[in-house]
Amino acid sequence: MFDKVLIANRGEIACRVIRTCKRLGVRTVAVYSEADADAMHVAMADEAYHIGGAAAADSYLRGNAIIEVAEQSGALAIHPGYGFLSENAGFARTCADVGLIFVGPPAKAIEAMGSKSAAKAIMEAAKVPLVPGYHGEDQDDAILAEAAERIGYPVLLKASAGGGGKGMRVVERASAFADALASARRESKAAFGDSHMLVEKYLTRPRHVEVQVFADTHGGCVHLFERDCSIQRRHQKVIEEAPAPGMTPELRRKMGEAAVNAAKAIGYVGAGTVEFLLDEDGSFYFMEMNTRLQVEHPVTEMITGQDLVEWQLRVAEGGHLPLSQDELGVDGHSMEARIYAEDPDRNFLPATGTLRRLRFPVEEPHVRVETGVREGDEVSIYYDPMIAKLVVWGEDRNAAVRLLRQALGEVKIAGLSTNVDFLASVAGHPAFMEGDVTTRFIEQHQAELLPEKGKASARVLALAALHVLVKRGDEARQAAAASADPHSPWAQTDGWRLNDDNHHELYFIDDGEEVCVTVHYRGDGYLLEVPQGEGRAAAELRAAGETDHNGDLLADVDGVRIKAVVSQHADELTIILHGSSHRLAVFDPAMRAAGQEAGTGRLTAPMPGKVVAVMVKEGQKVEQGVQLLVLEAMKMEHTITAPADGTVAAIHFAAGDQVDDGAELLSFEVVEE
Ligand code: MV4
Repeated sequence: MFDKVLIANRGEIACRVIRTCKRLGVRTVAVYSEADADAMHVAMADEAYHIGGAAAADSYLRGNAIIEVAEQSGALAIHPGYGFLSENAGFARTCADVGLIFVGPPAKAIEAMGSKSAAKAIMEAAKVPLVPGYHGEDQDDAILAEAAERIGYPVLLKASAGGGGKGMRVVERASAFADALASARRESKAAFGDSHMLVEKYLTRPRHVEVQVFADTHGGCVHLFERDCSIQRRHQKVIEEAPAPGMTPELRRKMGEAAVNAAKAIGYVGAGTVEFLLDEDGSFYFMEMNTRLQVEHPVTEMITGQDLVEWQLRVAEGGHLPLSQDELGVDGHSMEARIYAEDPDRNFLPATGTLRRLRFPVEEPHVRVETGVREGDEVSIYYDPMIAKLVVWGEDRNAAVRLLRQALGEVKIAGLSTNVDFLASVAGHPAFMEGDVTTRFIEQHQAELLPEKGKASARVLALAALHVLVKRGDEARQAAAASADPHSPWAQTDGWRLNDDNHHELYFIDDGEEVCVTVHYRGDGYLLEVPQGEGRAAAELRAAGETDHNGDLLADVDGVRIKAVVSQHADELTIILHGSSHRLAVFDPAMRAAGQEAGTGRLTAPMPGKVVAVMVKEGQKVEQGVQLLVLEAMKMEHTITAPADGTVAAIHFAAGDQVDDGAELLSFEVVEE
């Protein structure tokens, strides 16, 4: 086994590879960008080298800098992980040229799979089933139109240089073909610099079923069964599972055989994935081959009991495959949910910020968390916003679904938006639980999966109020303990008053609206008057609570004991209950006294981005609607304007600064009427 391996990646996959290396006694070299100087993978590695700026192009994509570190550190092999340089044939070739082992396939195999039409030609020769269609070199309009007629509408136009759903166009009927072809060609030329088109029969409800293959340098090649990755949103996988629901032994054998033939056809070595479209009638068709270890490889590891990174290292150093095909089997069922920093309520806008709270289920053999971040780390705009992969195993699919739902309910993340609630709604959807999964699942069940978040429930508001009260109590007790007179009656915060129902108002902003919870002090806790929306009487809830050693809120609301994670940063509150989270802002009525409408005192970034222009100066008086600052995010410009006539009290960022979601951009003082 290698003495030392360089991991040319970051985040969860870098940590995952390092973990296997440690188990095998292989020393590890990490590389990191300036944004990752304090990252988890750097801390885990035996050695770490800075290779450049935050942007991937200035660091993780700098092949030469990475090779220099390998030579300098004495690493014998480079593990590329996935993404970045993992499917860069030039990098694989340069590694070989300088005597470094690239833990992956030969450069020629990467190149062979780089073009859809070339890949399909190779697969056709290897008798791997293809979708009925045309992928020839002759791109004459008439040839393509003739192919579409022969296939039968609807057909799918695909850019040969495309991938991941980019450059695809459905054509429903012959009369639309010519325009669609012209438009698809223009789009492909612009996006990929190539207008080569394939024409295929359009499968209306396909599943994405992929087969893990593994080949060594001695002609050995096996498959490690299939994964169903149909639960995708905009070609981003959301939940993956192995084995595929409803798979029959015969179909598994046929798909496995086709995948092995595909790998052998290109002289493959190492871990690879052959992606198929599985039609409703059980037909399957080659889609593409990924020449890297996939994000979702853990579900295959869980049902086969194999460590695929160990297989990669053993094969890369010239070893034989650890097991033969007959020695491999499917045991149980595994699922993986990808936890992302994104906001499903804002069209899955990527989220950035600080992971103020990051709690995962307790890990045990059947619950595995793959992550590259720790509580307190930043999620930046530079890299893929995946926070973690939650992987579970059950003895059958129902058990796996139950465990996935349970484990998702134990994920507590505060400080930025995540998709955890969305994942829980997918895992809990009846169609998913019955295994009725196709690539159109999310589109088909969108309304149920992404309901309007709506207003906070009475219970959530009660917990928010309880959090504020308990926090104040803790702070007062700490102040009293530190004061000269710890037992002073003024230090009491239980609100006790002789002959009076002492009460207090707490204000929150929920989904842009001001909400007031009235707190009545009662000996053993509080009586809370919690609004329930237009025209409904406030709910009266008895509540008491305390914080546990983790800082979690142990509450009793109307006799129901609830454990909630309530994370507060500045005036942002995140209340996380089992399986759902809600964000509120604590609102200080004094802001309104100064003529501020809720929230207008603080002009905050509606999303993470970069300040591109500041049009005002501190102290400047402006009228309502005057442009103050422009933010660029998601390739769009957002202009922050004056919410009322007033004065720019302070400007907190300059042009060029990156800002987190919710960051206060300017302080603004409204002119009193
Ligand atoms: C298809 C298809 C239907 N019919 N090809 C999407 C990206 C690329 N991997 C191929 N894709 C598709 N090709 C034919 N002939 C539907 C898709 C497709 C899809 C495939 C797998 C997983 C998710 C998908 C989402 C939308 C469309």
